[in-house]
Amino acid sequence: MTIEHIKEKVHNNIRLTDDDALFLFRCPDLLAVGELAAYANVRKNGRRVFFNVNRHINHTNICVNRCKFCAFSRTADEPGAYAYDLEEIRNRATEALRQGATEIHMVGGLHPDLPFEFYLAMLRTVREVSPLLHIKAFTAVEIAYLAGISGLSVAVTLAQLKEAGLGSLPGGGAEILRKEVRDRLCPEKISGEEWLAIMEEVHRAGLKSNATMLYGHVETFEDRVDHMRRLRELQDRTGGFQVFIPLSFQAENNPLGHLKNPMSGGVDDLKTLAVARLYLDNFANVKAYWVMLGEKIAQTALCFGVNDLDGTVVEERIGHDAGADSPQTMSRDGIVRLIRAAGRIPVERDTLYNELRTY
Ligand code: V47
Ligand code: SF4
Repeated sequence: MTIEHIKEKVHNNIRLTDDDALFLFRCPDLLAVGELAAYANVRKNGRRVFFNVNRHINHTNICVNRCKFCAFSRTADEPGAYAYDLEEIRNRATEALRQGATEIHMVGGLHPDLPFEFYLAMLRTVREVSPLLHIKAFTAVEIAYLAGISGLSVAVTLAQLKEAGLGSLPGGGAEILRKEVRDRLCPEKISGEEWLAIMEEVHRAGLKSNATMLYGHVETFEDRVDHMRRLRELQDRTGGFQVFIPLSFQAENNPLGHLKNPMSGGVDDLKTLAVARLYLDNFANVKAYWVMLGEKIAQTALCFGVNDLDGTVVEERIGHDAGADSPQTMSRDGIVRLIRAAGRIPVERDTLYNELRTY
C-alpha cells in the first residue's frame, strides 16, 4: 500500500478500510497525511471553523469508579472531594449566560448517594436560568448509572431527563472501546458494547451526542482503528453523532501516568485528528479540544482536517487535574483570533451546529 493508493480513494470518495487507517497511523510522512485530511475537510466544510461559547460545570468529583487514567475522581471522604448544590449550579449557569454562553456542558463523577431526582433538579435549575441555554450533559456512563439508581429503563431515564431539560449528550466515557484495553484502563466502567448500546438508545430517543476516544496510553493503533470502526458503524445506523473528539491522555496525578505512550506528542495528536477525518467519513465534524492539546496544537490542527474548536469552557477540572497546562478558559475574541491566524473563517455555532455568527 502507498499513500497514493489512499489519496486516490479519498479523491474518489471511496471509504477507507481498517488497513488504510493503520497505514496512515504508521506513515512517517505527517504532512502527506495532514494534507489529505485537510483536503477532505475543505471539501466538506470549506475554510469555515466552528467554535462555541460554553461553560463546563463538573458538578461533583465524587465517584464510585476508579478509572486508572482519572485524576479527577475522589471518594467522599478524600481531601478535595466536592459536590455542588443546586445554588452553586444556578450561579455558574447565571454567570455563563451573562458571559454570552449558549451551552452548559455538565458532567461529573458517579456519586454514591445523590438520588435521581437531584439530576432532574440540576437540569431544571439550569433551564430556569434560561431556556436558551442548551444543556449538554451526562456521558453514556452516567446515563447507565442513573438508570441503575432510578430503577428505570434507559429509555425512560432518557425521557425523564429530556423532559427536565436535557438537550444532548457529550461524548465522554468512550475511552477505548475494546475490552482488553478497557480492562486495563477502567475495569469498573460499563463495557464498550454498553457504551455503544446506550448511545444507540440516545439517538433513537431523538437526542444527538458526541463521541470521544482517549488515546496515548496503553492502546495500539489497532485499538484506535477498532474504536473508530465501531463508531463509524453506529453512525451509519443512526446518524446521531455530531462530532468526533480525540482526547489526548494527560499523564499526571493518575496511576496510568507512567504508561503514557512514549510516541505521544504533537505529531501523534495531529496524525490522530487527520486519520479520524479521513476514516470517519460519516462524521461531519472533528473537534480539537484545546484543553487537552494546548492552544498551539489545537490551532495547528485546523490545517490537519479539524473544523471545530471547543469552546470557551471557563472552568475545567478533568484535564487540568491530570496535568493539562492549558489555561482554564479562552475568550470568544481569543478563539476568533486563533482561527483567523490559521487562515480560516471563525463561525460561532450552537450545540446542534446551527450557525449563529460568522466573523
Ligand atoms: O470521559 C479523563 C477523559 C473525558 C483524562 O462531548 C481524560 O463535546 C485525558 O468527554 N487525560 C471527559 N483525558 C471529557 C469529555 C469531553 C470534553 C470536551 C468536550 C466533549 C464533548 C467531551 O475526559 C472522560 C475521559 O475520557 N479523561 N481523564 C486524562 N487523564
Ligand atoms: Fe469516575 Fe469518570 Fe473518573 Fe472514571 S473517568 S473515575 S467514571 S469520574
